[in-house]
Amino acid sequence: MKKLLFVVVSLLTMIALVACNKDSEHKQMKHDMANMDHNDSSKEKQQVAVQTDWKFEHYPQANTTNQLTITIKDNKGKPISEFEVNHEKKMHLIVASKDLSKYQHIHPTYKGKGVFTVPVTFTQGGSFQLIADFVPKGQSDTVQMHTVSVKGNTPAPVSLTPDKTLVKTANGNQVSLKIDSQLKANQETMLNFHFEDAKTKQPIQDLQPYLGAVGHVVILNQDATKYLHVHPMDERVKGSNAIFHTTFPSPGIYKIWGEFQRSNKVFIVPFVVEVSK
Ligand SMILES: [Cu+2]
Repeated sequence: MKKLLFVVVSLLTMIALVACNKDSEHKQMKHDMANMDHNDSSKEKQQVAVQTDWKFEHYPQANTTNQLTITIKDNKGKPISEFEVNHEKKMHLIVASKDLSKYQHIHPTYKGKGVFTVPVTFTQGGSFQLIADFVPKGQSDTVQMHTVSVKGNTPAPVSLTPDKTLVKTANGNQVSLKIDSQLKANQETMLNFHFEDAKTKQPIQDLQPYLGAVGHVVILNQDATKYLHVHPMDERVKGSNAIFHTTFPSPGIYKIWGEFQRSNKVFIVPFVVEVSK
């Protein structure tokens, strides 16, 4: 009996450890959690704990431009003043409606002393997730999230349904996403974007670099709480394919936005996929 109890306890400990590990991976993506607790493991200590203030000039209202000020501070409340330039910018900001039907990727201006500002226009009312992605000097990629409730006309949420075919057209560019047929959580997955001219069906050879890479891929889970920013395998533009590697952290439905540039115009192609256990 004692032995059995020991096994049960060991198992529970193992489960707790696995959960904790997962949790810290989580926190790498979702740093706002990092401030709260879990300061015990050594992995945590290497990460910079940051606090973020989000301030709008006016109460957020649909279709009204509003100045957003984001202030990044360390865990003692002192502004962090130096940031690495990451893909040509000091901060990348994703603005997504909670149902993921609306998406913007914008770049706040750095004003010094930890302060970033950017005009934001929400295209409808309802709940939006703001995701700031930045690298404090000498630290790793840091992500902070903030949920905003926007006044104004709020359409019914669009339900997120996995795409039957992963082919989309934007700005006359037909983009097919080739992906492992068995998408599984916690398994490295290759995302292969292939580009053709929508009219001629000829492979596109003249993609341009966008923010210093062949393209950018942003992935959010169904409730916009898990964020993945994926960079290409090869940053140079070559031929008509762009290949990215990523690992989905848990099963569920995810939306993937591929952002590319051609003829000096950025185009965004969204895909919805389901990830199994
Ligand atoms: Cu960006």
